[in-house]
Amino acid sequence: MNATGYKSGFFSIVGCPNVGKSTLLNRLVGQKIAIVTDRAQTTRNRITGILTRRDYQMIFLDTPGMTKPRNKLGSFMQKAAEDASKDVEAILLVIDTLRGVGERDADVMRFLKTQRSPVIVLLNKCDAASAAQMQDAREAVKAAGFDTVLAVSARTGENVDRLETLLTEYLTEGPQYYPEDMVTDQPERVICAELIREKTLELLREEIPHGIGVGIDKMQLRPDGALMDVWATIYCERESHKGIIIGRGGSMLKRIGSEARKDIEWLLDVRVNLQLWIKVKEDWRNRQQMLNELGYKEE
Ligand SMILES: Nc1nc2c(ncn2[C@@H]2O[C@H](COP(=O)(O)OP(=O)(O)OP(=O)(O)O)[C@@H](O)[C@H]2O)c(=O)[nH]1
Ligand SMILES: [Mg+2]
Repeated sequence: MNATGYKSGFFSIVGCPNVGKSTLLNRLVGQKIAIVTDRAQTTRNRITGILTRRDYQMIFLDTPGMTKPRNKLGSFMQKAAEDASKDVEAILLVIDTLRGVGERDADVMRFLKTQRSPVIVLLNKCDAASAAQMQDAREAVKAAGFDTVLAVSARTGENVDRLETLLTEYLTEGPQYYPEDMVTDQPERVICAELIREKTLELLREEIPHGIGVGIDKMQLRPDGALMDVWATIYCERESHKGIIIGRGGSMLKRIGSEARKDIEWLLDVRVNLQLWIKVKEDWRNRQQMLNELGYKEE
C-alpha cells in the first residue's frame, strides 16, 4: 500500500490514422509534444505524454494510426500501436465522428476485443460533427459492444476535462513515475526531428512526404548561450524527390527550414540556426539499419 494515497496509471490512445489521437495527447498534457497534420500516418513512434496533478499522474501513450502495413516501417508502426495496448489501465479508442465508423475502425475494434484492458471510446471532432453523425457513431460503437462512450473535441478541448475525471476512476494507488515538470519522455532532438517532418508533411504534396525520414545530426549551443546550431538531414527515397524537396532555387527547402526553425525556437526557447541537408536512401523504409538510426526501433 502506498501510504500517501497517490495514484497513477497508463492509458494508450489508439485508432485509425488521422482521427485526432495526437491532437488529443497534446490537449491532455497541455503542450504540443506530438506533431499533428491533416494527413494519415503522421505519427510513427509511440509517444509518451505525462499529466501530473497533486493527487495523481496519468501517462498517455499516443500511437501510430492502425492500418495494414506496406513496408517494414509500416509493420513497426502497427506493432507500436498494438504493443501500447498491453498492460494499461484503459485503452482510449479515438473515432473520427466526421468520417463515421468504417471498416478500418471495425478492424481496430475487433483487435481491442482481444485485449484485456477496458476500452473507452471517444467520439472525437464533436465540434464539427452534426447531431446525426454523433448519433450514428454512438450507435455503431454500442453495436460493436463498447459501452463507455464519450463525445469530445481534441481541437477545442470540449469534454476533455470530463474525460480526465472519468480516467481518474481507472487509476490505482501507485508512484509518481515521472517528475512533475516532465510532459514527455521524448528527448528534445526527437521532437526537433519530428517538427521538421511535420513541415515536410504540410508543405509537400502527394506521396513524397510519406517516404521522408528526418535525423538530427548535431545540436550545439554557442558558447555565449544565445544561439543553438542544429544540423539535420532529411532522407528521401529518390533523386527526383530530392529535387522537389529542394524546390526551385532552393525555395521549398528554405520554407521547410524557416517554418521548422520557428517551432524549434519556441520549443527550446532559444534562437536557432537550422542547417538542413537532403540525402537519397532508396527504399530506406525497408532497411532495418536506417530505421534504427532514425529511432524506429523496438524497445
Ligand atoms: N474539427 C476537428 N478536427 C480535429 C480534431 N482533432 C483533430 N483534428 C484534426 O484532425 C487531423 C488529424 O489529427 P492528428 O492528431 O494528427 O490525428 P492522428 O490520429 O494522430 O493521426 P495519425 O498520427 O496519422 O494516426 C488534423 O488536421 C487535426 O487538426 C477535433 O476535435 N475537431
Ligand atoms: Mg498522430
